[in-house]
Amino acid sequence: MKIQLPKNSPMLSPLFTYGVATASFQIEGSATNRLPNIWDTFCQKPGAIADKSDGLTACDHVNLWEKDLELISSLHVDAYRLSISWGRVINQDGSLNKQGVNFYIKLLDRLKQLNIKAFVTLYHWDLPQHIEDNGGWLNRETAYLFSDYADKISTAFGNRVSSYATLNEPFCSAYLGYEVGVHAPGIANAKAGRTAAHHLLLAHGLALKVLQKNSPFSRNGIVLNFTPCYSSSEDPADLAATKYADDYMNQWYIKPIMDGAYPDLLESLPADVRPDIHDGDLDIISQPLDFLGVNYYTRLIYKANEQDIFEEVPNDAALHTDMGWEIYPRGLTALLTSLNSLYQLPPIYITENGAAEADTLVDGEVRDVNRIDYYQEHLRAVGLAIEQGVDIRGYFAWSLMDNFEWAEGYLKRFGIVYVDYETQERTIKSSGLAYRDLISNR
Ligand code: IFM
Repeated sequence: MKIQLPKNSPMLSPLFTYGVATASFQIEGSATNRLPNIWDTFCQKPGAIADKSDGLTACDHVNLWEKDLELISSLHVDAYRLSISWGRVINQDGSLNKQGVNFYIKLLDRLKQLNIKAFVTLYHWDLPQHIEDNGGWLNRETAYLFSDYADKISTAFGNRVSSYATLNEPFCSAYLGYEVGVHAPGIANAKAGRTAAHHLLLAHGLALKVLQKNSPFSRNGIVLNFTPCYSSSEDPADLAATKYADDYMNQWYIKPIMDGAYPDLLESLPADVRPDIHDGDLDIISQPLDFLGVNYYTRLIYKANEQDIFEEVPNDAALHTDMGWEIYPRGLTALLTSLNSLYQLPPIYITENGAAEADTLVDGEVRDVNRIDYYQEHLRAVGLAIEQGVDIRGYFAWSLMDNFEWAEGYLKRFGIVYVDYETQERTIKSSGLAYRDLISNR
């Protein structure tokens, strides 16, 4: 069972970076050694998490990190993308938490010894609860608190980090968390969603400035997720609805960063939904990036809907992952070439791509052939985009190991390594072995 790429594929260049990715809340556990965050609170809300679980233990990575780094090294990857838990490194009074900082410093030092580049994300959704209690991302002040955290942590880390991303997927934090309420903090309000998005982007801009000053030799940028929008028909109403959905879900996050402006639909939003944008905000948001991280999993199909403007159309005939997400590798090539034609892009890293499958451990093996196929087809799709002129420098599999999949709890497994949550034993799945072989045989 192999990942097979065309012989002359650009994906086989030894200069291309391959990595694996995780996020703090999803793997770390050891929750008593950090401040409570919005996901701790959300997990307590009845019905919020499919299996009623939480992140208190997760993959127990805070205790098992040394073994986990050996595991990463055994996969022969060039880079490891991890996120920092804000509430593990910053105390409630804003000072550094030395114990928390030391945990990450030891981890970063060990990565260096293992010759694995550290791609660090500063915010992967785990906002400290006391900041949420003060309005969270609805409060403009949170952007400045984030920038202060970025300042302190990047100073403490010195030159240990190859790449910093300010935020992971502000769409999810803002839209899922504040607009439809299926993620923490569980607020469902359109004005809140648009406001949170603006403050997250402001936080990104402020923090990027700080990172460029404190860490000029790392590649500093942001990670955005994209779910490309396809029209269900050529009917002008469906096409217009699809364009609206794309501007609302995707371009809303990248356009202010690349062009210093929101999509035109901002003007068409009712006044009581529009975010409060101060003079100068878009200049802060649109500073040059060293890289753009692109996360891609699937596409969505839309048709016009009189009441809600757009409506999703299921594609039952297609193959889907265990998340119910359509498997659509062609969408990745199309996304990358379309972004490249719309914007003056910096170098791109595919910072997440992967599939949840209903894996089973049988006789010490997980034969996840569908996931191998998913990786093969998406890596080919990235290769095609490179051949069409997009400057893509790396690819990270989501995820290193099975972990807490947010509102799905532990029911969905995205790892290339299987985790037995009872014993915390890790088993490299067939996809992990195939990924390792692809990387080592380049
Ligand atoms: O698990 C998440 C990750 O935290 C952010 N991007 C999407 C993944 C799969 O849902």
